[in-house]
Amino acid sequence: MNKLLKKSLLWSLAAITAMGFISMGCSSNGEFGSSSDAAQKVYVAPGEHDEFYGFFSGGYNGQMGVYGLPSGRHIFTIPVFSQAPVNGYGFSEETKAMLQTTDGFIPWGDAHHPELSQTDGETDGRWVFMNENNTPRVARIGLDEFKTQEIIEIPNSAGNHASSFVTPNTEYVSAATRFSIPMKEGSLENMDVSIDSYKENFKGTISFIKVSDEGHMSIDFQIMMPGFNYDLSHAGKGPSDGWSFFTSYNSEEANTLLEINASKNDKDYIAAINWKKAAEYAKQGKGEMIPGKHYRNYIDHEEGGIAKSEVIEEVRVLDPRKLEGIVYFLPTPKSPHGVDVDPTGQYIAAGGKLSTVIPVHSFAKMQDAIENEDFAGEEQGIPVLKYDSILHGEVENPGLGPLHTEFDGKGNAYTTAFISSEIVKWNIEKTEVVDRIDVYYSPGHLMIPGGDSENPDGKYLVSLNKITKDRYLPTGPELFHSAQLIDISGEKMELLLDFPTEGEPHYAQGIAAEKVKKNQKRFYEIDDNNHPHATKSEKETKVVRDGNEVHVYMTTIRSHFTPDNIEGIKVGDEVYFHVTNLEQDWDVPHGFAMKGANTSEILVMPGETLTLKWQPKKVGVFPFYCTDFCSALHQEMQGYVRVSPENSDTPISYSTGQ
Ligand code: K7E
Ligand code: CUA
Repeated sequence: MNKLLKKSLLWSLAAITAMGFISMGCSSNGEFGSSSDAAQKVYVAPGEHDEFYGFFSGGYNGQMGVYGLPSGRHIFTIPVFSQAPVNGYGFSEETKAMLQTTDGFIPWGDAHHPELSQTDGETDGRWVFMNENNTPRVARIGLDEFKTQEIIEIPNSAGNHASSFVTPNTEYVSAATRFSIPMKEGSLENMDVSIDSYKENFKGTISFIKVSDEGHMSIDFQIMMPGFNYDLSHAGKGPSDGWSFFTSYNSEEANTLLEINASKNDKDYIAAINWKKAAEYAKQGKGEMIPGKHYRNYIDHEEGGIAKSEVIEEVRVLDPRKLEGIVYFLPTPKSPHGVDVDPTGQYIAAGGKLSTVIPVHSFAKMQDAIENEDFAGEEQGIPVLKYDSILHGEVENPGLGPLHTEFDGKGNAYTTAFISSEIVKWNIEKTEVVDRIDVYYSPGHLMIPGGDSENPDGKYLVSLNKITKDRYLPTGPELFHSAQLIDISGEKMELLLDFPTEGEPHYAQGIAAEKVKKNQKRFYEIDDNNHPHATKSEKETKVVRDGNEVHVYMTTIRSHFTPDNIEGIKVGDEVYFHVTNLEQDWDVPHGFAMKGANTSEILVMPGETLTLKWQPKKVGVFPFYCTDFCSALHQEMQGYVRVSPENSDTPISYSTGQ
């Protein structure tokens, strides 16, 4: 059954790509299950903690999933690019601004690549970044509170896919456009031109977003690139620190039926970007400031934890044809997808999804070739290096459809093979396959905690499989994606666990729990609450009318609201419930839900203030209540608002316990 399924997958995909793939034997390692001690290896006893946190992008759900490893337990979901009723993110007045863009308020996103911040090439547990593909954006999530703290929009981009990859000291987060779009020099604004004029008019950009010590993001510069599709990226490290590598496909510059028209060239390119040099040029004021309106939204902790939006009008654009030495093209077979730099920083591996080998470039050879101007020619003014001059080696027989590679820090690389549904382990120095294991089915990315850093924890590997089929109980046409945990501590890989994931987690990142746990915020100090509408004690609660705006300053504590009886609200009013949770205890949020509110509930953390806006449309008495079961008397945690007709003269009044 499995073999059959794999075969049909293989043949349909081979037919689609019209490639003469050679069918190859599948290994039987790990077929259908695992050894008897697998259960022991993933068992985390009740009350004990997992050794690693895994951060999984939610793909088209726009959020980030937090999983424990090795248990595979889903521990938390962090709302990032999509509104989330679970805590009111994107609905509350405090968080709405996070989802503002130049296209207006966008309540959804497609998130692909989480990336942990690094210091000295190692994950440091401060932040995790994540890209949004559809409306180009990058988010920064603070691991002290597991909340999205900042989102920056990327101008002059259309499909922010090759993102959000960090440099070894988180100097920059990079972001490259997947879709090229028509752009004129001097103004990169999207233009009204015939799609047929692709070759003439379409261009791409690669952006470098500077990250300050506090985590604030700003676009330092963009590099204007030929109109290819930029796909994935990773920064150099060690000797290659200062460089970033971006795969591209569609060097054919096709604008229709890409599955055929962008699969013609034998080689596409990895763009090697000398970002240190580019940053120097930018600092010297080189390049041009060009219109590039974009939003930067951030939670302002100085002012009540309320999200603010800042609109930036211009961006610096560097032209690699005029500024020498910032971009080189490395020819790479064949529509490469992933590009990954090994922990020593010497080798650059590409996943050529239509290629029959994994090419591994040598950074040292690349440097020599640049020094000796050993070029094969140029492509739209950008020097192209010679494949043979920069090649460290080719991994033969790497499985069909190689996509992504991670590393164990012990000299081995692990590559997913999408079409043949396997993980292939190979020796980096020798470029030789040393082990392979079947996965179920069709892996995209894979993740080893720290596996793209200088210091991987080479104990576990997670395979992020695209196709689930028969792995779980059937749930209709839609199946959650499947992840699989593989033990890579020994010579042979061993399959330990299947666990389902939400949305489409393209990529994930993992980090030792110890690096994150110690920084946890447990609640917000009520004395430090600087929200302009905070209410720090029940005595200060009030209801204030200002024209047709009514502000309710409300508190919560187990198990009542103050006030819980409110009168004098009228149809047509805009009512703002500013709810402050007075609790000073870990894990005691209170929720607030208002009947008929066209938003969602809000979930207020201890010491925090959140605001729900409600516009009553009907006369009557409307209940509100706490949504989170907070005590034995949670069901008693409720109240009423009386809504009178628009022209009535019911005075404002409010009380609790009278
Ligand atoms: Cu799914 Cu990184 Cu968007 Cu490959 S990408 S699988
Ligand atoms: Cu407060 Cu339930």
